[in-house]
Amino acid sequence: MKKKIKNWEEKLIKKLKKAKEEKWFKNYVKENVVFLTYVGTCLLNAILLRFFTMPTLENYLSFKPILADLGIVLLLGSFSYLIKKKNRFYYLLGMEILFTFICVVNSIYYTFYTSFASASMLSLAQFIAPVGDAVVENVLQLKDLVYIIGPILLIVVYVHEKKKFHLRKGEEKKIEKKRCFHTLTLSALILLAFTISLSSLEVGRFIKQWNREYIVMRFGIYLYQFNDIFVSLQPKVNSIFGYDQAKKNFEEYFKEKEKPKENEYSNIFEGKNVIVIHGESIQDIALNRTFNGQEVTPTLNRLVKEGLFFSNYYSEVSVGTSSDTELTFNTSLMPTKSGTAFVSYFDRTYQSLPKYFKEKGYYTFSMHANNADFWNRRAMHKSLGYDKFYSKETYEVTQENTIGLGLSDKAFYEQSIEKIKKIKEKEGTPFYGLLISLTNHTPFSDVEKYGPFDVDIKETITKEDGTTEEISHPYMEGTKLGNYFKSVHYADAALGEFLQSLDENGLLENTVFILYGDHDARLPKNDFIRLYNYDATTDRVKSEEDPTYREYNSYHYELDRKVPLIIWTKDHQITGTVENTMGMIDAMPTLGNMFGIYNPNALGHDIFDIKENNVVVFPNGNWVTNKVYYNSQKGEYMSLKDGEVIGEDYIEKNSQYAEHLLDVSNDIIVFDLLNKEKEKEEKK
Ligand code: GP9
Ligand code: MN
Repeated sequence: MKKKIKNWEEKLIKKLKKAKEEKWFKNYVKENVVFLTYVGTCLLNAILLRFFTMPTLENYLSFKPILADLGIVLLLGSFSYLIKKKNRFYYLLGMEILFTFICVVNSIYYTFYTSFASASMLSLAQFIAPVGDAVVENVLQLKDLVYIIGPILLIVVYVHEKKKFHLRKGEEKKIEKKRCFHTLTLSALILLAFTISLSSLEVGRFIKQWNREYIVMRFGIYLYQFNDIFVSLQPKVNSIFGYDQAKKNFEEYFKEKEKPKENEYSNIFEGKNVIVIHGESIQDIALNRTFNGQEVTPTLNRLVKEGLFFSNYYSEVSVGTSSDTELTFNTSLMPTKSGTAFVSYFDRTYQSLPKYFKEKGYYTFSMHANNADFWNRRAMHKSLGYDKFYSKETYEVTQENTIGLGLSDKAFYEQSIEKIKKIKEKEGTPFYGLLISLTNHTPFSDVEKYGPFDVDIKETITKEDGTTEEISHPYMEGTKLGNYFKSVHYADAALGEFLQSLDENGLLENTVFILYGDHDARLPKNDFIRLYNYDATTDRVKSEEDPTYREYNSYHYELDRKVPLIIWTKDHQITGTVENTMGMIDAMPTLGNMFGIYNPNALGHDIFDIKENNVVVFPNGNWVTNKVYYNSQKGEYMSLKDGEVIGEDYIEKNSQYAEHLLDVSNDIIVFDLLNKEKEKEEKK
């Protein structure tokens, strides 16, 4: 073995010596000046684009995108060696122009939208106009044009080095093939090193392709753009086959579905304004919980008491998290099986709450102080029927008012009130508005900005001399769940201020205030075990043998992912707690009934119609009812009612229902089955 290595070492040293003697490197550079100019300028352009668009220290120090860009540029460039001598330069120039084009388009797009361009947007005519304006506005900006120096330099170098560009006579073919192979190998090694350096989170985000800045910062602009084209084409490919079958299944499904009967909640809110709060990562677990006598969520607890609270309400998100909930809440459809509806299927027809409200003469708007392209909201909020989407561009975001991902909830609500006031004055119609909060977003690490809220256990002990001392047992301090409670406490306080301000501005009159938690906060299971089983006297989690130990398995964890749904009015028009199991998909039918809205193609149910018979389906095929939580991967379930025997047929029937629902929902979106225009064209 040692001998082998030695041989190998000797061979390598020999080769290097030979290369030195033959002045290999000098010769290589001499004969490849054009190729090296191509590589250098394309790489430099990619780096410049990132620096100009995202001038952060993290970006400056980031090495990964350089590896990715270099790998791609080399990979595509290597094939030039296989091309006939006289055309080789044109191939390289073509590649250079392609890469330059990507940089210029993205530079302009970023100035306009603070995000990177996507091929999927090309299919939307309404996007061309604003981008067109942007081109005119920005065309004179040097930072957008600087990339053009790349191809110009390549042409200059080519003209200058024309003779040297071609290889020594007689050995061209052999050398060209070798160079192609070596360049390809080098690019493969670089891309391999890049791939190894990626974390699973980065890979996951790359596949979903929704947070474009994040992807460009880690994967470079070229890989982003090629992946973007692939992701944008996917929905087109998916919808080519199976339309007829999908349409048939869809029609049969809704033929069997009956229109719900009127109930005590029908039309009670007709004509009232609606303010919906999308409560980022708010879970029921935070509600009615105290630490040292202090409530985590005093505002929400008050709303629960004074309004109608749905205590077994589940979010039904897939990989599209926030955006999936927005889809499900507003359309009563499930997230798609692959990709996300917001990113891949934003150009489909949706029957949504904003659209129904608009039919009733409402003005509809959405507000979110993050980049409009996050989750492709800029496009999708239009498809959902919002008259206007107020995104980051319309808010004042400074370092002082930023927490975690962006503008703090307190500042967000404060600035939103002003916008709502103007809407009310200007439109003079009832409104339906969605406000998407942001601060309570994982990883909950901006703790010092949340304000003081201790999640320890404080104890006052009396010492021998009669004096007292307060001691603290750490309990949830320093855990992610502990930080989560601090964060929710902040979000709750922001909500409290918002409600007060709404009231002071007369915006709670004739208004229905609705809040939902968008999904769970992906907290560690072990933190829940600590929450339920902490022993302050030992500062340890109790052992499972301890008779007071509270069991906490994966089903308990799933049940703890519940999120709140609260409907509240200032005059407490409806109060109480609805305990029947309910999902995000049931929001539209349940709320719709209260406002005189009926969507015949909703897949959920009015909870006051279906009552205890509701089945909440999750995108992975799991489902939950009042009686059972069923895990479809394991084919196992946990009974939720002590002692009740669950029959096989119950499991079988609901599993079939879940599968059917997921199929129909997916088909509706992928095949655009709610598109009446498409239907008319077919009949022609
Ligand atoms: C992004 C915000 C968070 O703008 O809504 O999205 P999430 O990570 O929760 O899906
Ligand atoms: Mn979210």
